[in-house]
Amino acid sequence: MMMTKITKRGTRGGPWRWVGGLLALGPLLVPAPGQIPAHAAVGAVQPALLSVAAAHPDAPVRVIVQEGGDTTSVNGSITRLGGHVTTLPARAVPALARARGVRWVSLDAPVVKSSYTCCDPATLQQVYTQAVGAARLWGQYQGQGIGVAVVDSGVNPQQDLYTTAGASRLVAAVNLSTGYNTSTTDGYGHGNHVAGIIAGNGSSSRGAYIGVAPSANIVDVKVSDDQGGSTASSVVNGLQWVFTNKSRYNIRVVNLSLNSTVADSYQVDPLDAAVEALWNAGIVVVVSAGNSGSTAAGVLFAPANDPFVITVGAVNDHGTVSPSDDTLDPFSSYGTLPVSTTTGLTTAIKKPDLVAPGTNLVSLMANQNSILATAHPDHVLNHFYFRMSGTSMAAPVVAGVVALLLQASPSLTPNQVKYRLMATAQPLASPSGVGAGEVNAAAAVAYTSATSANQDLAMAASLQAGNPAATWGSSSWGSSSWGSSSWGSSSWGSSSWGSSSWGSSSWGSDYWGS
Ligand SMILES: [Ca+2]
Repeated sequence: MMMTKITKRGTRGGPWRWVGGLLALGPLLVPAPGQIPAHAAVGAVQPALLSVAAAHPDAPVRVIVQEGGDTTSVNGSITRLGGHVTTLPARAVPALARARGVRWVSLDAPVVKSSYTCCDPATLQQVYTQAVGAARLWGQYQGQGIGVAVVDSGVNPQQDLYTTAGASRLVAAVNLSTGYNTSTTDGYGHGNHVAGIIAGNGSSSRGAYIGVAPSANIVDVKVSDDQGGSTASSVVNGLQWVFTNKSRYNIRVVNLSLNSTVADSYQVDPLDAAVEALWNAGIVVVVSAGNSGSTAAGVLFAPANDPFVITVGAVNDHGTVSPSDDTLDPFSSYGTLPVSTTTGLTTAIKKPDLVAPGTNLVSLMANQNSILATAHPDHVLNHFYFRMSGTSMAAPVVAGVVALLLQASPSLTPNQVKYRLMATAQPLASPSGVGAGEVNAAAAVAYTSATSANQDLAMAASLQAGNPAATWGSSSWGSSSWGSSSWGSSSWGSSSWGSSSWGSSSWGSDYWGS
């Protein structure tokens, strides 16, 4: 139910916040002939109350009467605040307001609770959750029960990641980085921002800055140190942890807002092998396209170059809810990739698969001393929020959309999710580099197709051990070949992963333009 909110400045003291007064009186506001002119000279009376009196003069209304000066003409129990509450016919309100000693007459409306009730689209101060059709689903779906793994620089326990009843939605946290800080918290500032875009509920901003799936659960899989540096082996170990714990935390989605610093074919890159393994295990993998723009090699970096996963580019929503004016961010990577089909052919696909808003998104700040907040003080809003741009921000928008979709249709496979998102994406005016268009949660939820994406794709060559001609229907995709033996740390050691190529640049490339 949408709450009607009125903020009124009282005659003394600070602002008074009223909620639900008009809602509670809703039946009284049905159009009816007015018998008391709204413009009558009535003295000090709340306009909303005067409207009620004009429309429904015979209706009983409960009002607060504040008094001042000579109060001899006003009877009743006077409170120590100089007012009292009484019930009278609405028609009597104007006369009461004119009485000597009456300073102000107003509806005795319920006062807002101090606790925060998520989530009212009317309180939003940025449009991206509306631009992707998520906010309109919140009355029905907020991602409840869906676990989203954030493979990133850590996530801090933060008020916006609790339920409104006070339970943490940061349901698990693990540190697989090799940095000196062995905690699971975010000293860098990237992971918290990503987590907030997915599942922040806006409680620190009274609903101004809400994420896409504001009741989803977050699983913190920390794979970088507090300087933002990571290695391929840490990321793969993190993905293996997700694989192992997916049932325990109902992890249905993984967000990877990171890219390798070395271009390589998905056929051989170990990070691509890992994301394909998760995909095959029923987990939707959402990755950032990268911030290299339209250079030829823009989408040749793992895991954005994997044909199975959902690769997300960034658009600027220009502060309007309608995607009609949305444009591709100049930094957003796009291009074509050669891929192998199940029939042994080589064909080309476009990346990204779709786009989402990624410009100046306001989300959670780890703390004021985090690396990114310190480096970019002009992007800090207050103690709780700061803004960032990049495909790192666009990917979690889609991860949140997937959480909403999977809550609505829990049985969907990753390939069905990808098909639905692409089939229902909003085409943009300039189609270059945006894939199927801008993701739309409401359209995806309403869509009923069970068609699967990726039907003709062969899995990465690196996964086809001893069987280069393996196809989708083969036993090599069965769970037996994806057990712990093939995911053991011995076979994924850093020595075989080129860890030296995973410098801090893989995290620091976020776009900081205005
Ligand atoms: Ca727009």
